[in-house]
Amino acid sequence: MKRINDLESYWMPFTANRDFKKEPRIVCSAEGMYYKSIEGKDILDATAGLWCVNAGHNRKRITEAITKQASLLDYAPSFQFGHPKAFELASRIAEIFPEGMNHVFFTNSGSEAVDTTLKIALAYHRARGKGTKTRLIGRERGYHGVGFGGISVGGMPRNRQYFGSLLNGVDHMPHTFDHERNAFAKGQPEYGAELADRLEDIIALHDASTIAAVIVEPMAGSTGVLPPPKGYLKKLRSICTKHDILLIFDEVITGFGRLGTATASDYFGVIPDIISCAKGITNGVIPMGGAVVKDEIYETMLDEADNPIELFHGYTYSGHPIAAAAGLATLDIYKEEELFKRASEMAPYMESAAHNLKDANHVIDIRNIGLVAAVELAPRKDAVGERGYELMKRVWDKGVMVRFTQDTMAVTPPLIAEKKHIDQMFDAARQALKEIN
Ligand code: PXG
Repeated sequence: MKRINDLESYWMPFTANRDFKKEPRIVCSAEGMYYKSIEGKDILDATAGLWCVNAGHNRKRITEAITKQASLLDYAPSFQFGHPKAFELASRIAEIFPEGMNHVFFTNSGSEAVDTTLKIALAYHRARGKGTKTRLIGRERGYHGVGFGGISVGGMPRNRQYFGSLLNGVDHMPHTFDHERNAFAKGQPEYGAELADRLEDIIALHDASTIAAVIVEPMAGSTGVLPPPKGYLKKLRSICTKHDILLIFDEVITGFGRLGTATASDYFGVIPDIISCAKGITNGVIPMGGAVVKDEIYETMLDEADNPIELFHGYTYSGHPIAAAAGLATLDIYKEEELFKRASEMAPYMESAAHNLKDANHVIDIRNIGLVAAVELAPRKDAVGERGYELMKRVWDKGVMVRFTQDTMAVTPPLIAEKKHIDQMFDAARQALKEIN
């Protein structure tokens, strides 16, 4: 007999389905900094959903904007037709993104945004007569979503190993994690800028004439929060420029205020050629992403096109009217409430709250930057990730939602977080750490 409304029909993403369904963690409403669980318990959102609800939950300005938009223009095609809000949102994004990056290609997710950046890089080189530049260089421990492009340049083994041979012509730089030299660093670690020179080795091996682009997260998030070593990104920038290779920053997590600035490019003072973004673009309320490109890329593509349509790429829902309305209302909130500045003001408090856990059970490293903190635990023998998973469940039982990547806990609250919320997050973690072996 068909079962109605049980938990089995929904195959949940990146989830241990069997375990979850035995002991589900389900939320059914949210307001500000809190979710409400199905049992009616308040759960502090220490993760901004999945790094996306930067302005906090259930913001009336956004929900009203999408309601109004739905009754005005529910859908409009974006191939050969347009609607005002997509243009307006692109201009508003260009206004706060780095100087000279004034063109936005809309997608519906971070994964699509990443794949779009890679395709634009290839098409751009081809348009300018450099069609041999086809290789893509990513980095170990990189996360660039789950499309075939993203997992090919990505460097998280489990996200790749089950899915065949992926894109060819891809290579990877080493990751920047250096526990021995940088453990418990606050903000950007001191050591590791020289790892950017390994890109020179990769270029020497393949020759610059075969390489289209290098893609990195300016701060690697999903792998367990790895802020870039001091000087590292500047070096990458100059190596890419020297060899006519595009530099792509994947800012799906860092875009829209996570580090206390509109972009991580801004924070680190390094401007890439293309930026992927998503998540905070609409406060997570409606799916949306984008690839933001330098003027030179857009103009070359339009000038050199061999067809009236210069880029054979796009999604049915690119620039969806309701997502665009959500994006505009979200940007209004960020601006009026100065949320990026607020995040940068709260960052030192979160840094010290996180580093106070230094002496707690099992803790082997703490990393932080902007409104992001990670606490890494020693893995259990032959059971990497088990301790982290158990801690996540304990912290949930104490009314706080945190994220774990293996044994690293990431705390990335909405940018409206107050000191009392930050205290609650780390108090719950400290308590839970006492309880697990
Ligand atoms: N690039 C980066 C840098 C990301 O962090 C994506 C691309 C893909 O975005 P979509 O919208 O396709 O999921 C991401 C997504 C976590 C976590 O807990 C991070 C992400 C997603 C889910 C969980 O670290 N980032």
